[in-house]
Amino acid sequence: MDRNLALEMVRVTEAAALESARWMGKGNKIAADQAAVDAMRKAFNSVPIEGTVVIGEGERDEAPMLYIGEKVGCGGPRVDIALDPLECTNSVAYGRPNALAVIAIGGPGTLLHAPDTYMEKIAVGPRAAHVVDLALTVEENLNRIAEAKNYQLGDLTCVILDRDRHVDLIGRVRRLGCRIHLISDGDVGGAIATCLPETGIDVLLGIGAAPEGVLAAAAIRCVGGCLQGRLKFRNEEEKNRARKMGIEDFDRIYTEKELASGDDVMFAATGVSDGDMLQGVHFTGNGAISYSLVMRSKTRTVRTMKTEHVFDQSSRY
Ligand code: VTB
Repeated sequence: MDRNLALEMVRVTEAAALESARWMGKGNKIAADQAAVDAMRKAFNSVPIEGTVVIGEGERDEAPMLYIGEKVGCGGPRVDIALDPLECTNSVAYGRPNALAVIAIGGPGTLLHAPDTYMEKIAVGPRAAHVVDLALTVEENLNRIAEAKNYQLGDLTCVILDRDRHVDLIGRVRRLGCRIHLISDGDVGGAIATCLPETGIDVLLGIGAAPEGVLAAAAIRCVGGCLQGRLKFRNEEEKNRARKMGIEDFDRIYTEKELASGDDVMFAATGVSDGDMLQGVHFTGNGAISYSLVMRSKTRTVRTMKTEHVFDQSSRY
């Protein structure tokens, strides 16, 4: 894959972020998502790839655009694509933080076709990547992370989705005395934030969506962190769908290298609403400013990009 592709990808996430950001706080998550999907789909038309969406907006019969299996790009190297034009639709609709437009790409067959179910996850940055293991208890993992990072346990910051299913987890983390950053949505950003020291986040814990686990794993591959995930099914129907996708071992713990494999994975994200990892789109009158991250596993380059966009209807994107 051409290394410039990573920079092409950021144009695509910027396009989605700029359009969906217009819907912030307006209470309409469907419109916010649709704006992101339309803009992302259109922006793909000028990207020099022969891309196949492997994680997208849904199955072909339920998603008209950016569905699983859809071909995108104007021709070039064959790549698989995992995308979420608007990760955290609710955050945009209700004016909350951490919404992102996200894309990961890899060679054919390198991104796990994750079923649309839940995934239990643990993610940490490079300093603790070698010590965590989802098979251990949360207490053991937090002690190991504190030791690896030379922290007192009480100074460790865990990011956890604010969900009823996490009541027990939160209680256990509190009993250990660790700090907790509860988020309303956005465990992709939460997982990546563990790898960026300036965020002050040390570990992501808990159950989020499985496709988001693949997106986060692609980013974590690029910075040398660790993400481990175990699928969590809500019912038999979800298990049957997973079986059809070739998943046999339901207790398997996937590492970031199994979720996003291959030696050249690229990741791009643009902030939609202000968040822990990236600032969102800020409108300026005649344009907007966006903030993005672009990363490549091959070189471990992490680019942080501030882009000033001038709105000129005739030349947009
Ligand atoms: C999480 C969260 C996402 O889905 O993965 C969540 O990080 C899981 O589903 O931002 P529930 O909302 O059912 O808990 C999102 O909220 C949206 O993809």
